Formats: sequence, structure tokens, C-alpha cells
Amino acid sequence: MAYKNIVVDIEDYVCLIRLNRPDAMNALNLDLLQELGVALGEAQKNDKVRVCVITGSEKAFAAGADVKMMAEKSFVDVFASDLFTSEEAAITRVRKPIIAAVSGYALGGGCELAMMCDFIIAADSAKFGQPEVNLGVMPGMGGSARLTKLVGRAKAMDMALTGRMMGAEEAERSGLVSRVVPAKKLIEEAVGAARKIAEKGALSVMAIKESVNRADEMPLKEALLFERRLFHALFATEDQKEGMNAFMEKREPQFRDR
Ligand code: CO8
Repeated sequence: MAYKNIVVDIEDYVCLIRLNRPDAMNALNLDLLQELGVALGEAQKNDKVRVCVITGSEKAFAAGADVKMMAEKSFVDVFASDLFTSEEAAITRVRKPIIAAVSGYALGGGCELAMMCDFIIAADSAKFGQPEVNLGVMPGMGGSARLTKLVGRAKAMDMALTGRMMGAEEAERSGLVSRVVPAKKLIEEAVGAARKIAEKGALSVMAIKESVNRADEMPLKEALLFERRLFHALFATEDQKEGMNAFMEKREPQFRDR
């Protein structure tokens, strides 16, 4: 598929997807989100991809859902079409890891898109916010639900009710991002992290992603059981034998995803 709103590059098992609507601060319209879903779906099927990285421009990861696209819509329009629901599902059902590399603004749907990824690496210039309250609405793709899990009730309330932006340092302190790096090194760091993951066995990587995501959704007792069973299940793989033997033989493991 020829994409108009994103740019996709695959190299060394990493699929780098750049949101590309420079005139609109990468605002998320339906076309962009649909293209993103298709690109991630293709990445999921492609043996040459083991990890995805989503990024924007230096100025904006994404400044939110496209306000110009939404302004005239009615309740019936957004409810009947279930606005953005299938697009969100296309992103969150990907089983390979997705890293968000955020520089500049990640606002509204932009912050929500970053939170749909498995973790966020932020440039020191990153600014996160849920400013929907200023538009007479509220977050609609995780900016109250996922954000509360990530940063806790107090910060989530503060951000969504005041609409204020959070800088990279505060975002790291609050648990929204996993690391902050100089803006110029953002892509290098994010792709570096992706390459590191790409070297691991795909089965453990997939199991880890599934287990951490389930932990967010289940009571602790059930999450622990789910984790334990996946851990047990990995003993049915060749990669478990290879990984443990390589450790004992003091060599690098050669994982084969089996
Ligand atoms: N939508 C559409 N266009 C946008 C958006 C946006 N979210 N953000 C920026 N743009 C456009 C501007 O309109 C402008 O275009 P033009 O030149 O044609 O006027 C261009 O990008 C550049 O923007 P600015 O001139 O405003 O640039 P500044 O550097 O002055 O400011 C800001 C940058 C601070 C990012 C500012 O543009 C801004 O505040 N943007 C809007 C942020 C916002 O409110 N985001 C939330 C949107 S609502 C949302 O995301 C809801 C998601 C949940 C959906 C769930 C559905 C179920």
C-alpha cells in the first residue's frame, strides 16, 4: 500500500513508522490512523520485522486527533461510526513490541497513541498533555483510562482537568515514559532499543508483552497465574534450552523462535 500520511522504513528487523502530516502537527485523522493500522498489521505478518517504532517529527509526535475533522461531527456521527475504535484496535492487537519515540508535542490523541505503544522513549523536548477539556470534550482513546494506570489518579486528574502539558522530566518521574534522551539522539536510542529487543527470542518477547498487558487488566492473583503459566509454557521451546545452555557455556544464545 502507498501511504500518504506515514512513512515506513524497515531495516535490521525494525519497522520505523513516521507520522507525516507536517502541516497539521501530525494531527490524527482517520486516513492517518487507518494507514498506521495497515502498516502495523503488515509488520505483524512480516518476518523481516521483529519490533516497531512509531515516531513523529522533531516538533510534534502528534498534536491530537484532527480537530478540523471532528469539529462539525454530531453525536450520531461519532457514536454510529464508533469513531477511532477499530483504528485503536488495529494498533493494540499487534503482538510484536511497539515503541513510541516522542519528540515535541504529544497531545490529546497523540499522547493516547503513545500510550497504546508498549513503552515511550521521550526526547527532552517532549510535551505530553490531554487538552481536550479546552475543546469542550474529554480524552476518548485512553487519556483518562490508560493515563491513570500509568501516572496515577492525581497526575491524570491534574492533566485532564487543567489541560496542562507535562515536560519530559516530569513524564519520566511520573512513569509515563521509560527514558528521556537528548532530542538529537531520539531515533538512535529508540531504534537501538528496538534492535536490542529484536535480538531476543520472539516467543519470550511476545509472551512478555502479553503478560505485562494482561497484568494491567486482571486482578493480581489472576495476573500472577497467567504469568506463571506463560513462564512454564516457555519450557516447551527450543529457545529456553538454547538460552540456558548458552548461559552455562558462556556464549551468546542463538534464538530460533521455536
Ligand atoms: N488538529 C488539527 N490541526 C491541528 C491540530 C489538531 N489537533 N494541532 C495543530 N494543528 C494545526 C494548526 O491548526 C495549524 O494549522 P494552520 O496553519 O492551518 O492553522 C498547524 O497545525 C500548526 O499549529 P499551530 O499554528 O497551532 O502551532 P503552534 O506551534 O502555535 O502550537 C500546538 C502548537 C500547541 C500543538 C497547537 O497547535 C495546539 O494546541 N493544537 C491542538 C492540541 C489539541 O487540542 N489536541 C487535542 C485534540 S482532541 C483529541 O486529540 C481527542 C482524541 C480522542 C479521540 C477519541 C475518539 C473516540
